[in-house]
Formats: sequence, structure tokens, C-alpha cells
Amino acid sequence: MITKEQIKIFNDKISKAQSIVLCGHKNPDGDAVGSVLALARLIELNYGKEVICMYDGNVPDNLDNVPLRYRMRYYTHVDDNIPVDVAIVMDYGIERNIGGPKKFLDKAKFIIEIDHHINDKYVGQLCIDDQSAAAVAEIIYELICAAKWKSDLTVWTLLMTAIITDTGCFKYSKNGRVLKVAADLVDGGVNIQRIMDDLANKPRKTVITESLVAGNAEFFYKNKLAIAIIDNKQYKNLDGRGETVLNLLGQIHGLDYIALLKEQKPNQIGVSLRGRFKPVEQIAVALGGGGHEFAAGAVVKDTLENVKNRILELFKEVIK
Ligand SMILES: [Mn+2]
Repeated sequence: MITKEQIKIFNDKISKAQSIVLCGHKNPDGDAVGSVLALARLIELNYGKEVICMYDGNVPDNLDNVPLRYRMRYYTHVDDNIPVDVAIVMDYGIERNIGGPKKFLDKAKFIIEIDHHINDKYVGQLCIDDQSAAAVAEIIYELICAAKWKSDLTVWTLLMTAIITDTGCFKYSKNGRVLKVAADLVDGGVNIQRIMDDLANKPRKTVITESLVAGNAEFFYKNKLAIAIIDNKQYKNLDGRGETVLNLLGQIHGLDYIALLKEQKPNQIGVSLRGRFKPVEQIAVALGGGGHEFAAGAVVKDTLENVKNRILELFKEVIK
């Protein structure tokens, strides 16, 4: 629930600001990019102010066709010396996830955060947070309604892109609210099919790597567990987190668990775990990570072989 007081502060700070920067988390996903660009456009439409949108890490190729994508600037390409009256940080969760743009927050006179994660500490002085939202885009939509902002099809398309990516195409909707927002956006002219087609955009080497990795998966414990491995050479061809490999293997009848091991660097393995109606979070926690009940992960500083063996052991306990 967005309060009148929050809107008043937002209004005040943005109206007076000469220089505004926006960012999401490092390696921004559809929600971070979509929400940043949507809010940038909203501020320009409603306050007549230009803002700077920045990011750290990589923007995945599947977001190439997002409206206003060109507005996202790598943070080192933004002049260090610019004054910052207001910084708005979205979808960040924990401070460490902000990455390079943090230095622009550090010198901002005022920070606004808009988030749907659990925050370890709040970086914002104005916090428009809602953990029951399925995406930050849902909060932005509520902001549009509550503040009675002017909006347009570009904003709505960005919000829908964010919602579709963050909810895994509505799979992870936490409640009906996100579907109501989506319904409003469709009635406003958003074309879901067009957005989905635009999101299906990867380099050939990525698709070939993903299919090879899925094809080489190994199966354990009466085919209840699949382990797929992306070595360091293949990792460089990957775009995003290898979600496609998990989705492909996740269709196998009778399979309960999937572990995807990504050799990000020698001795640094990113682990993605999925359970089909079976919890995997505790295994991620045992590996020093975390996540959600059926989708979790960790980054383990060890060799591929050791991490694989550790995962086999952990699952052995679970699959009896
Ligand atoms: Mn998000």
C-alpha cells in the first residue's frame, strides 16, 4: 500500500531535483531494466525532467528489444563528477547487489528505494517497498495509479516485460494482484505475444550451448536427479543464468530435482537448483546460498568435481 505521505515526499524531492539517477541491481534482469526505464519515462512525462539510467554487469541479450533499452548506460560511462540530487534504486535486495552505481548513491542528497525483496538494511531515505509484490514493476504501476501520473504504451510495455520476466510468465505470481495489473496493461494496449517474441532473442552460440549442456546431463538416484554442467568455456557463451537448461530438463517425466553447475571461474561454481514440487532451498543453504522453496542456488568456491560430489551427497540424504 503506497501512502499519501510517500507520494508527497517523492513529489517534493523529484520536483526540486536538478539531477536524478536511476539504477537496479547488478546484472539487471527484466524487472530491474523494465522498472528503471519505466520510471525514467514516467519522471520525464510527469515532471519534465531528464534522468540518467545506469547499470553494472551485463544486460542479457533477451532484453535487446525492450523499449528505451539504449537509455541504460554502463555506470563507468557516466561522468563521475555529476551532482546527484536524487538517486532511485530498484529491485536491489541487498546493498552488495547494487554494484558500481553505489558510488552515485553515496553522493546523492536523497535516495529513494523501490523494492520487493527482503532488504538487510535500507539504503533509501524514502522506501517504497512491498514484499508481497511479484515484481518492482507492480509497485511502479501502483505508484502510477496512486500519484495519478500520466503514462503511455511505452511505460506499460516496460512494466509488462518486467512482470513477465520476474514471474516466469506468471508462474511465480504470489497473489492475484499481479494478474490484475497485467489485465489493466493488456486493456491499455500491451501486446503480450509481441513481448514474448521480443524476449526470445539470444545469440546462436547461447542456444547451442544450452542444448548441448541439457543433452549431456547425467541422471542419478533412479533418474530422480539430473545434474547438468556448464564448464568455464561454455559459460562464456551463456546469456543469463542458464534458465533454458533447467526448463528443458524440468520437462522430463519422473524427474524430481535438477542441479545446474556453472563454472563461472576456475574454483567458483554457480549452482542453480530446482525441485518439481520438492523443496531444494535447504540444499542451497547447505551450500552457503539460499533462495525459494523450489528454486534456489549458491556460489561455491571449489572445483567442479568437488561441488558435484557434494551435491550428490546432499541429494542422497533427500532421495531415499
Ligand atoms: Mn524483481
